[in-house]
Amino acid sequence: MSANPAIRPFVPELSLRHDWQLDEVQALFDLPFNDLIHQAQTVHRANFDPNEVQISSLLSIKTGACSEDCGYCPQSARYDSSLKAEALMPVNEVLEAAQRAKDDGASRFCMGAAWRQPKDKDIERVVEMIKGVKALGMETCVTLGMLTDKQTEELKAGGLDYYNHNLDTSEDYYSEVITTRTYQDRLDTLARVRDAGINVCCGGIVGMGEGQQDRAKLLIELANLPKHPESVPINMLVQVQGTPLMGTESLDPLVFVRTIAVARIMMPRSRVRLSAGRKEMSDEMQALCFLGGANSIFYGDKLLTTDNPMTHQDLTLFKRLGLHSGGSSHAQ
Ligand code: SAM
Ligand code: DTB
Ligand code: SF4
Repeated sequence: MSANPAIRPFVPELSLRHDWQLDEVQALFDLPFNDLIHQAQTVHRANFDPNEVQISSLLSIKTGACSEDCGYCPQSARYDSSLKAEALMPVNEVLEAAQRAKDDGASRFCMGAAWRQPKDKDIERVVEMIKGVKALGMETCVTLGMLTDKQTEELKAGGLDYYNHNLDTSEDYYSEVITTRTYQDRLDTLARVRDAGINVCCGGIVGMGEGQQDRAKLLIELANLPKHPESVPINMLVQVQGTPLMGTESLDPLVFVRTIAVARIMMPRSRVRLSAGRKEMSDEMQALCFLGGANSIFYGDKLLTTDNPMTHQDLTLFKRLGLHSGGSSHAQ
């Protein structure tokens, strides 16, 4: 047996661990790149079709004027990002956008709102959106900020499939990026969502000036939750003019790939999503992310407020890599 804690035999049926320790996760990050990618690809192949990528489309259903101070976010009311604020969209317009996303090949429609927390009356309209999108035959995901028990139950009763709520970074680094809520606030909403029986979509952002240990600790938080999030979005910071994190030193792209690969190893059956930041990535870097175990993307020309690669570019990339779309979460 090797003394290196990163080199363990992979046993699929014993693989869903919730007891990750910092030293072994650091050791994974420190592996020679080829060894790390090989291990991640082995785990990936034991759990998924290696050439299949799940496709989600995003829509901002309520834009800007958010009371939170997330240092990365152009939607915070505190920063001048020249973004036009927009009220909660009418249901019919949302359903038209969902139909277009379905026609383009997306299987999941994710609706994002720039709220610290929704009001009870907002939930009523969001539930109408969820019902309408489900009637189109798509999976539904919403991200609305912090939820109460009652709101969570209403979303579940409306048929919601996934709730996105990111931890973003380590608890240690959190207050460097956000001061208007705590890490525990985030964990509380995640527990409500899990307890209500809604699938959890939870990940983070890298490239915010955090250290290696913060990336490792974020992944430990995610993997050591009572159940792994079904979707784990890994975002590369999109630097937006006017936000405090604009001008942050760029992260080594290979560190981003390593983060994807370590997430794949720690959460073998979760969809690891290569999320924001793809527009700034080369095709070769995205190919390395897929090789490292990413098997989900946001597809469509826009994320929430920033640009994503054009759909025809993604179709070309999928063709060059022999990737196909499909799939949902792995049953856990
Ligand atoms: N207001 C809700 C919340 O914060 O949970 C939902 C919308 S918020 C925009 C959803 C997620 O988008 C954030 O948690 C963050 O991880 C991600 N995000 C926002 N701005 C980003 C940026 N500039 N680059 C990368 N990810 C970003
Ligand atoms: C997630 O992890 N990334 C998405 C989605 N969940 C909601 C949002 C990315 C936002 C990027 C900045 C923007 O377009 O406003
Ligand atoms: Fe508001 Fe969400 Fe942006 Fe934070 S990330 S400012 S909570 S929209």
